Amino acid sequence: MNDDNDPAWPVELINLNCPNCRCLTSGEREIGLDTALDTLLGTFLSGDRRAAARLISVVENGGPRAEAVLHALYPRLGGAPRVGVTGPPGVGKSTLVDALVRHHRGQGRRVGVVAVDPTSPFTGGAVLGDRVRMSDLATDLGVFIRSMATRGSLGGLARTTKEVVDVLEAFGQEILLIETVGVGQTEMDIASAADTVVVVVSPESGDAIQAMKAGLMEVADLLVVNKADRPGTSQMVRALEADLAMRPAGGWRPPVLVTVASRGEGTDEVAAAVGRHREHLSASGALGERRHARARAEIVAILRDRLWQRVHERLADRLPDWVARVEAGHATPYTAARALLAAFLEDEA
Ligand SMILES: Nc1nc2c(ncn2[C@@H]2O[C@H](COP(=O)(O)OP(=O)(O)OP(=O)(O)O)[C@@H](O)[C@H]2O)c(=O)[nH]1
Ligand SMILES: [Mg+2]
Repeated sequence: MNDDNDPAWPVELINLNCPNCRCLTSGEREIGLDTALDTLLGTFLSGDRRAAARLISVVENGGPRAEAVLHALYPRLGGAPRVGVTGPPGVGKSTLVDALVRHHRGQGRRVGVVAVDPTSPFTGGAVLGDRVRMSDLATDLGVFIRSMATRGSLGGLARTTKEVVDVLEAFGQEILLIETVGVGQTEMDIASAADTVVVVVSPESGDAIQAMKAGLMEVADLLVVNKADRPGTSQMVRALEADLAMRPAGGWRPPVLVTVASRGEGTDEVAAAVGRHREHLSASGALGERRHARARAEIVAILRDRLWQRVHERLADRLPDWVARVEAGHATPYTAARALLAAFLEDEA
């Protein structure tokens, strides 16, 4: 089974020491990589898959250890294409991803896949499905597939996904595919962590409407109507094209492609269209803009986390009192927040 999840790794046992500059500041602490993680990084860089799986677990677990790993790997990141594949449940995203993996492997490129399942924290059913469908790629060492579930929390998932993709790129994967079910904002954030977003729908009832409602049309660089062997395909294509025609002219106009992913029909054309989109991004300077925006968003997200952590450490004791006052009608959430912020700033001074 080529699913490189490795939940058994005892991350608690690892302390850190940065191999780049031997020091890494996290808040006010200096973190050092200890030998265990130093060794793990070394094994990872020599191309060891188990080490890659373990390093991903460290990153998923977050905290200073994850930070030190990402810091160490950052200089190894180049501009490997990142392609998001999203859309309503069951439209054939995994099947399409599988076909894209084969396409790129046919060209000798190493591929990394991250399958995120934000919608089923309890059963993990769809993720398991992904594993089964991708299992015949199991013997291919040029492919690295990682499934991620939410563990009950959506917060930070988009960032963690991006960081897991970073690890895969540092491992040497030349194309990164990110599959996620697109039904809400977080899922769209995950998709937007990619340079190119492929939105997949099927002719089944309501998929296009669902995509439009979820705002998927806005993040789409490419639209794919999969299951074109089912009735209603041409109506679906027309509906999508009509929606796209209402967009202002100029720039990239997302093409609408038709596939039968389960038979590999139309999937090479999807890969080619992704390539064209990438060329467009490079030629127009939009790739630089996207990456710039992503770097900015990442810094802001880290800052927000850190600030909130700090505020929470200082004010956790005082929060319940203000909640009670708001409940009793003696304060509004605004006056409460203002008073808490003032208390925080005073403490910090
Ligand atoms: N008829 C038909 N079935 C397809 C096609 N592509 C995929 N399927 C089937 O549709 C079902 C769902 O496919 P998946 O690839 O798991 O879909 P998904 O979008 O990844 O599903 P989730 O990750 O659970 O949201 C599977 O039974 C596939 O075999 C297609 O082109 N035509
Ligand atoms: Mg899937």
